[in-house]
Amino acid sequence: MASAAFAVSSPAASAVAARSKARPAYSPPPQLLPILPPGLNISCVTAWWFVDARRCLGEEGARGGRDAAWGSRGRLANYAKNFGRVMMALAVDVSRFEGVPMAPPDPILGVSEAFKADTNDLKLNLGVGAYRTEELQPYVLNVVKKAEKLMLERGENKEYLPIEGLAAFNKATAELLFGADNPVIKQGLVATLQALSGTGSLRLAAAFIQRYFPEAKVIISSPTWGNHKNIFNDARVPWSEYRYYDPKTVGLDFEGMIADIEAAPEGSFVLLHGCAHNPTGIDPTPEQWEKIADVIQEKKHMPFFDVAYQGFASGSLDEDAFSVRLFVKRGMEVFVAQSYSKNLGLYAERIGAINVVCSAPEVADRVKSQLKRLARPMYSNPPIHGAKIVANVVGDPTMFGEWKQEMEQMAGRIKNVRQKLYDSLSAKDKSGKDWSFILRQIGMFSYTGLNKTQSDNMTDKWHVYMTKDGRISLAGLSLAKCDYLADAIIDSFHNVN
Ligand code: KET
Repeated sequence: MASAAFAVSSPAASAVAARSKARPAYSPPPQLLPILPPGLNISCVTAWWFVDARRCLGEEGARGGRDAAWGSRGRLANYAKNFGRVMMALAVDVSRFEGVPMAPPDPILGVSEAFKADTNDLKLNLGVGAYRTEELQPYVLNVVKKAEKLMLERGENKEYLPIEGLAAFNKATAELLFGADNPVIKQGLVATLQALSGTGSLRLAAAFIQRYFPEAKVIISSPTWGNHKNIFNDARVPWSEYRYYDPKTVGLDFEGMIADIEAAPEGSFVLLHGCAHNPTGIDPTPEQWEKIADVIQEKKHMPFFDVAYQGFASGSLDEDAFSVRLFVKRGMEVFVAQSYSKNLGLYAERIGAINVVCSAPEVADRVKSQLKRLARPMYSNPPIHGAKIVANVVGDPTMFGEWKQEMEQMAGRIKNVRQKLYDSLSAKDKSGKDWSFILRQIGMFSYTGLNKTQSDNMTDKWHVYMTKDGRISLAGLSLAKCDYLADAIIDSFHNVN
């Protein structure tokens, strides 16, 4: 068969296939089969692959990132395979996209797509971390509606923002994060750029690291929010993991975490979740944060916080900024990515910021100028609507108070659901298993400890949509559905391996 001949024509391609079962096998387009005499065409194309792949590696081979995680042989093979597909498409005049394979669904956002396609009435979407009301409906905060009404009444325009975003937003967001009285703000030590929510802020910082710290590595917690790895891969920033979660205690592996941060090459970037660690819901204690800061300082690492849940973990903006402020108080230079998706419910507005605390105002100016330089060719300037909402809400004492109240209510509803789920599990499960870890976790999620097969059972049998790492979003759960969910979890935990 021509397809079999094709499969063995490149040892590199078969190495990739062996390494990645997830990738679908390549079968040549039907138009190709009759015109491919098994010898000549295949060896010509194979030769092309390697000539061009070598050129590509020569230019980019030293860049790390994905290469480091993948190995240059894997990269060569993957490149060769894709290049080969493109050359084939050109040669036989089929679609130029013949070389574009189907991407797998996103492990988090893909869950929502699968949920939508399910017609069962019992279905429950606990995949994406998005707040729902007790009726399981999306929620637009009243204070957001109020701010939007005001904006409409004022007839605000839609002119481009400057590259760094809305000045009033940048001021408000830095003050919210560090505290308005923080000396780093008063002394002009913070470079703040409005960016495309948490993800865009992280991506911008990753591009900055790739450009100005090409030798540095980022270390991220194991496990972490799935998109962190994508972000650093795409920015070609090498990363590795530090221990974080201990399945035995269903808690923090603090010793492992410290040891791994200590062992990382001096000057590494240490990615930390400011509060409400995603997916585990397990945060270090204040004493542990001090110790983490000690080690990072000793090793001259750069702390890099991802703050996507300020105010959502405890219900208090200040309490949830504790970790960041602790590092800043020590006089350390720090990166912080912020998001208003969750705490102000502005998911689709793509509003957030990247903040870099620097040692002197002129350093902050230089850093900011380079962040702007990176942003300009990527997306030019950020969107205005969400920035105005945040600036208006934070800048008006009445609306600021209303926001805090609504945030407390949202955090409170999640805490109630957490408690009820624990009660249901404890009452229904007669095995004696201790479910109290659910109460010790904080934030939007619970990390149930269910493995992939068990998580599949949750979806296939019970129509409960969740990520395959066993994470459930309690923000998508209602009190009324807790008993049902408890039945699903108990069944999956005890009856599925
Ligand atoms: N950081 C963390 C830790 C995080 O959980 C999210 C979103 C983000 C950043 C980015 O959010 P943004 O909307 O770009 O500001 N997490 C949820 C949604 C997603 O995966 O995009 C989630 O984990 O479900």
